[in-house]
Formats: sequence, structure tokens, C-alpha cells
Amino acid sequence: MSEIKKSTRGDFLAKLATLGGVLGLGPLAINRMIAAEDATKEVISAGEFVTLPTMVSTWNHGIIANKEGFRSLAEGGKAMDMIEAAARIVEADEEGLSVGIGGLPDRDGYVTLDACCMDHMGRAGSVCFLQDIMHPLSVARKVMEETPHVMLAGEGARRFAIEQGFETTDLLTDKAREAWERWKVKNEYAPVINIENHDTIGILALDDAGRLAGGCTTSGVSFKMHGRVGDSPIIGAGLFVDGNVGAATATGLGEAVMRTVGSFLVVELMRSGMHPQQACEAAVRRIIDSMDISNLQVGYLALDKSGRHGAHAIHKGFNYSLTTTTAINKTEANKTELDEKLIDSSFG
Ligand code: SD4
Repeated sequence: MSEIKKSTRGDFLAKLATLGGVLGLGPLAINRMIAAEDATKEVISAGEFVTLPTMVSTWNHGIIANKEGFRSLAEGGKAMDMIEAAARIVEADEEGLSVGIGGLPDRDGYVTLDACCMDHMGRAGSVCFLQDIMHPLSVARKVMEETPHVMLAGEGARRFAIEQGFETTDLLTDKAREAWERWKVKNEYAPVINIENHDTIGILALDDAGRLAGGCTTSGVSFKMHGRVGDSPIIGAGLFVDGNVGAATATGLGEAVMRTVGSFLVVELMRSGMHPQQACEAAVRRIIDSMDISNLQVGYLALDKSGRHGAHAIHKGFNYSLTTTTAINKTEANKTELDEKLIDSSFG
């Protein structure tokens, strides 16, 4: 992982000009590098190390998601484009049982999706209880960009998606249907939430101009009651972004996250000066102190505006994917060299 160290703006610009010449970069590429320096100068003047750009995403599928995010960045995308690109590859993966197509259905056999997104300006969009549309996060982005609202639900969200040109798709795959059939026999139609039956993707991105964005997309807790909505589409619960502070997202049992407004809490703790790691630990502690956690898992993931990140979960087993590169690599004629890691969060 490369870092930009404290330096004067003059030194930095001189280095960029020289490097740009060596690499044969055009003025656009050099401007983007300057924009990155501009975006980080507050941090740089505070004497901290910064790394740009950075993506963190929940679980193993975060690695492939982040790669797509960086592909979008290399094509000129901004933080929100990175988020959407990252979400779409996971939503389209039929093998995944917790996001988009292939997601496990509710107890009546319906796949119902929740998603939201938020950018560094505090703009937000969300859809919940959405059926038949493979890319709920893209619909949430449309809600954010094309409507005066933040959240659309159910049939209204579906109708809006179709009006926006999204295709309808049967989201219940054979694999998911078979899992549901097996579940019905064993569980007698009684929804149970435990620490295993969820794997949402929450994605946080810091782009090469220091913009933060976040997204969260899921089919929710498997075999839930029909109509149940979790934390993932709720701004402040499953996701929160403050462009001047940082961003946080949650995975796990949505009911516990909603009851403690978890992602908002993590961001507020970062605002008060906590490192993202400390903030995630404190938000997990809030859950542990307020309810019985023996059968529930929640993990928080956070990224602050200077690229520092952290994660924490109630129980063992939560991991996240971290992908970074440097502004300089990014502008090198799109030959992005990614530094990818899968990190096991520590546990309480
Ligand atoms: C929910 N929080 O619907 C989601 C599920 C989840 O990892 O995060 N899974 O409650």
C-alpha cells in the first residue's frame, strides 16, 4: 500500500509535473493528480499519512466488488460510480445467496431486495422490499438522482425502476428455491434469525478527489417474514456517509442495527475524534450492552475521509475486503495496480 506523506503543495506539484512528463501523462491525468492532492491537503497539513483512493467492502465478495469499483474509477468514475459498479457485480452473481439474483427468498418464496446509497454531499437514495429487479442499488441511485425522495418501497419502487428502464427478472434461482424447500420442511415456516443467515454487501469508497460514497445491497435475512425490511436500505442504520467525516456500513442482523442506528453512530463517533476502528468497536459495544447477543451477529465497517479504516463484529467470523492504490498509479494510463487484502475483523 502506498501513501502520500506530508509535503508542501509546491513540492507535490513539482513532483507531479516531473512524473507526468516521465509517464507521458496528458494534462487531464495530471489535473486529476492535482485534484487528489487538493482533496487531501487538510489531512496532509495536519501531518497525517493518507492513501487514495480506497475501497472497503464487507465479506469475501468485497474483493471482486472492489476490483469493479476501481475499474470504474480508472474509466473516469467518481466515488458513487465505484459504489454502483461494485454492487452490480455482486448483485448479478447467481451463486451468491444473499444479494441480488440468487438471494434466498422470504418464507413465502419471494426474493425481496433492500439497498441504499449515499454520497459525500449527504444525498441519499433507497429502495426496500423491491421485487423482480436485479440491481436495487442502481434503482436507489436513481431515487437519489431523479426524485425528490429518499426512499421508495415495494410496488412503487418496482414501478419506478421499470419507468427508469430497468428490466424485470425472476430473481429466484433453482439453487435458492431448493434451499427454501429444504428450509420449509425443517423449520416449519417459522423465520429464525441467527448469526449465519445473512451476507449483505456494504461498500465504502474514497475516490481520487477525496470524495466519499457508500452503498449497501442485500436480499436481507433469509426466510424472513414477507414484508420484513432490514437495516440495509435505512439511511443511518445500514449505511451513513458524511463527506467531511467518514462513512460506515453494517452487516448482520438488521433489527439490532436499526435499534441502535448503528452506521450513524459510527460516523458520529468518528466525528468526535475516534479512529474508524475504535468507532466500530464502540458501536458494537452499544449492541452488546443493550440486548441479548447470543444468537445475533452484527459487523460494522468504517472508512474515514483520510482513508483510515476499521471494522468490528460481535462474534468471530466477520471479514472485509480492502483495496487501495495510489492516485499516481491510478492515473498511469489506467494501469491500476491494486493492493487487495481480506481482513478478519477482531471480535468482542
Ligand atoms: C438484514 N442486515 O436484512 C441485513 C442482512 C445482512 O449480512 O446484513 N446480512 O438484516
